[in-house]
Amino acid sequence: NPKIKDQIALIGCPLDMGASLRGGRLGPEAVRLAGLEDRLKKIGYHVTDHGDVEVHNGYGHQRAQDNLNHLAMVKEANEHLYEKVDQVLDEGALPLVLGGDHSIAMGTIKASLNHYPDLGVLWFDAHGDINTDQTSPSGNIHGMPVAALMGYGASQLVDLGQRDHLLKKENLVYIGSRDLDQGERKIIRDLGIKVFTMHEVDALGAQEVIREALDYLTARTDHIHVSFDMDVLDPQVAPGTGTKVPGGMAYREGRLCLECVAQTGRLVSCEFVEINPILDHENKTAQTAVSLAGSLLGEWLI
Ligand code: B3U
Ligand code: MN
Ligand code: MN
Repeated sequence: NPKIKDQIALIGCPLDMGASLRGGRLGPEAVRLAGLEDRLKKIGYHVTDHGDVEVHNGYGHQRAQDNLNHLAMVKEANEHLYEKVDQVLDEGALPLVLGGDHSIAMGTIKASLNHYPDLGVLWFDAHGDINTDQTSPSGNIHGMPVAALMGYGASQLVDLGQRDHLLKKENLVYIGSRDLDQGERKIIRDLGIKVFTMHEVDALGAQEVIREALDYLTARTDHIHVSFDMDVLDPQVAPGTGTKVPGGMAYREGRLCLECVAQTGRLVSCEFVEINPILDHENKTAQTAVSLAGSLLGEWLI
């Protein structure tokens, strides 16, 4: 049976220019203050905090002509993240990346694909994040990483990092979707991507959904990446996030899903994103991220 690596590399990517609201840049520090490193050490991991990658954020929000808002800043941060994640994977550690807005999944996952070309991705999110510059209603790049990783949309995003390895459409599973744009629905349908919306979570239960999702992925790959957007959780559980959508997953449903991933022993990289302390209450959302990171790394499994 595969086993999770015993070395964890914490990496912060304090970028929020991929979103329309500022504040996600404070997410990595909020998660550190909520005790992530000690929590993982208690489980028995060797943990190294590599600090934050270099990011240059701006202030305010500018709609771009080409529908790629703040492209230069998003690209630069993702290039730095790609290099860092690539390096810690070379060193044999499991990268745990803290966001930052969800555009940073481009840097993390491109680097992980570089090491594991057959990488399977579990995308926990209220949103699809599979818009292109052609379909996006907002121009915000945090709504585009999945498309870019699969080779669709603006070449400036598709070409980031190592171009050779694209995420295979059959190696992605969505869990918790409940706010997909029309253009996104069409892309998801046309590509035949596996989706468990909140309808399925409610109708089948989290246990059945994660079992089907993991059966599907583990039939294809031994290497799993978890991309966890805090807005997959219900806004009551995770108020500190920029684009809240009602009717999200309960804390216990999130925990159950992530514990089931841990049980496979196939996790190779992960990220917790869209933590915005400015919108939070007493760092609740960062604390929830810490607990869920524990679950993903097998905290309560014996
Ligand atoms: N789908 C919309 C909204 C959105 C995507 N991701 C988040 N919000 N967090 C868009 O702008 O692409
Ligand atoms: Mn997202
Ligand atoms: Mn989202």
